[in-house]
Amino acid sequence: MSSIPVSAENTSQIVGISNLPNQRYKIVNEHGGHFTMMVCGESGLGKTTFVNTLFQTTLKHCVQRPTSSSNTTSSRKTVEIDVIRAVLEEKNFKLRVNVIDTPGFGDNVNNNKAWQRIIDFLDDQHDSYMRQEQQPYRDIKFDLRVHVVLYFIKPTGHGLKPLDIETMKKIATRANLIPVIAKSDTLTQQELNTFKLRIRQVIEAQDIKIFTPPIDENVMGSSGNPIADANTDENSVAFNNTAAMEHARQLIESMPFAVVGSEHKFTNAQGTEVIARKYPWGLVEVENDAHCDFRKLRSLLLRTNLLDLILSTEDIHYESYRALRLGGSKQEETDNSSVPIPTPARKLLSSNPKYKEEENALKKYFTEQVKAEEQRFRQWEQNIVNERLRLNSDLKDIQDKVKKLEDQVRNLQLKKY
Ligand SMILES: Nc1nc2c(ncn2[C@@H]2O[C@H](COP(=O)(O)OP(=O)(O)OP(=O)(O)O)[C@@H](O)[C@H]2O)c(=O)[nH]1
Ligand SMILES: [Mg+2]
Repeated sequence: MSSIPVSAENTSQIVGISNLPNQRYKIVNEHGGHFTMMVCGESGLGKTTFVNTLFQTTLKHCVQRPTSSSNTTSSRKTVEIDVIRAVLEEKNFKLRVNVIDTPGFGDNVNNNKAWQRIIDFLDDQHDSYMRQEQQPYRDIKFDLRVHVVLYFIKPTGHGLKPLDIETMKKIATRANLIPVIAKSDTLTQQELNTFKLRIRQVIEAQDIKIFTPPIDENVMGSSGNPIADANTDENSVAFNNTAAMEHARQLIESMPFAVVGSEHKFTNAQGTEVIARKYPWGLVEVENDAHCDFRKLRSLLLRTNLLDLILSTEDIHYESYRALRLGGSKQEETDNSSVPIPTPARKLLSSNPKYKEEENALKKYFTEQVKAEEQRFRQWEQNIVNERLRLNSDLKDIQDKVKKLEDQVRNLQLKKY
């Protein structure tokens, strides 16, 4: 494992962490002011590129990567778990960020338990924290508990593989899970919409507890946290509530986020230098909402839901792990893949009018297709019945003719004798 502390003074591009409401800012600071995220998924899906893109857009000019294979552009397969540390700083707001880049999996002949390293890493961090907490002087020196795991899905356009489903299920019982569609520039908008819908249906059907921003009106304040809003003016709370709920809804609608990563800049048609991927037909701009969901994901991670991610890790995932360990459950010893942890997942399909509409349209389309097929089948069945009747009648005619001929033969034979 390698890590290099990086500090970002003079950040020229504002991501918005300093826009966190004041109360929220205080809470984040009280919770140690640090945030840890992990990227994982199949090999070659752009995880390392995404991490670099995120740093490029948040820590401009200040990023140094560890001197491992991951800082070369060609053949830079991640081979070990890599921790990149940075300090995000905006208008005196400081947040220490750890990003855990993991080696891709899924390209072995046997991918059984390909997720084991990731799961072990997540559990080890809870374990290490718990041990430090149990010391007589509860000075926490090392806390790398993962607040969010971004799971990269291959942009096949078809659906989730069994390996994706299995891995996501296991991660979701230990950490906040956010699935993302990797390299979304390789899909058309139509393909992307259908792919998103299919993934959401599988997530729902398989009951995978992914993290979604809270939208419940009665539990949500301007900051998305009831404690944080205790002392704010009522009108502004109501206003911010609506805006926050609308933003949360937009985030939920976009899930799973379609991401594009790039380490290169190009000048677009408007003459602005942008981070993008270049194609013969034009640019795919990373920070353009019409091109991908990168900005939405970054906003969720580093601004609007930062505290939700930190608190749910502490209150739900860590507490469940701790209870399980202290309870001395033997189950975890034998199969640590099935920790029964409740997660803050919310219904995706039912809470999203846009996708509900698409879902209904798809259902209608399928029903019509089934009806048309049934009609075709009935017609075909009728044709067969008609054909059988015709053949039976032909057969009867032939049998009659044969009978007549036999009679004639018999008469002729009688005459002969
Ligand atoms: N089209 C497209 N290519 C991408 C994108 N992101 C990364 N790539 C390319 O995909 C290749 C693999 O990228 P990496 O970032 O090394 O992928 P990885 O997931 O870290 O791979 P492992 O470390 O082997 O697991 C590189 O050639 C990248 O330039 C993207 O959003 N779109
Ligand atoms: Mg990598």
